[in-house]
Amino acid sequence: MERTLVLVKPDGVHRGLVGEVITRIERKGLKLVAARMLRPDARLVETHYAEHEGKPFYRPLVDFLTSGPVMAMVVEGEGAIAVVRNVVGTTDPATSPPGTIRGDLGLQISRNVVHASDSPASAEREIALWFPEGGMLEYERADEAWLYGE
Ligand code: FUP
Repeated sequence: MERTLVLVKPDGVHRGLVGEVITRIERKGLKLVAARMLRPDARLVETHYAEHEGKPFYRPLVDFLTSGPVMAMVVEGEGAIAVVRNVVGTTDPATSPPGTIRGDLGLQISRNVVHASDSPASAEREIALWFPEGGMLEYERADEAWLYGE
């Protein structure tokens, strides 16, 4: 089954939205297989967002992500990477569609509540970065027979 990395960023944690984010992911039918809450250091966040190095928003983004607690999760399910991106919405909450996490819960691109991996290669890299010791759990949700057909 496919896995993806989801982060509730410091704005989401400070605003009490961790439960809301997890609820939306769980209700979609996806399975939480690892979670850790941490205040990431600059090295971790710089590596995570390395593709944006040099852009004007890069330093403020790193400063923001290291400013407080982050809830990091590995989420599993069929097509999990694309499915979570759809649940999360587009990058700017101001224009992300209603019904999405960012569309419903945010106002500004620099405070968009969550991160979700955007491709299989990103998911693999980001999961290894945030969960260097692994520890993903294997279990069945009680409703799996109803979520997945033959
Ligand atoms: P996403 O994959 O939707 O998280 O978006 P990007 O990888 O393009 O951007 C990473 C983060 O940088 C976003 F979550 C928010 C921040 N960002 C800005 O603050 N300003 C910008 O113009 C673009 C991105």
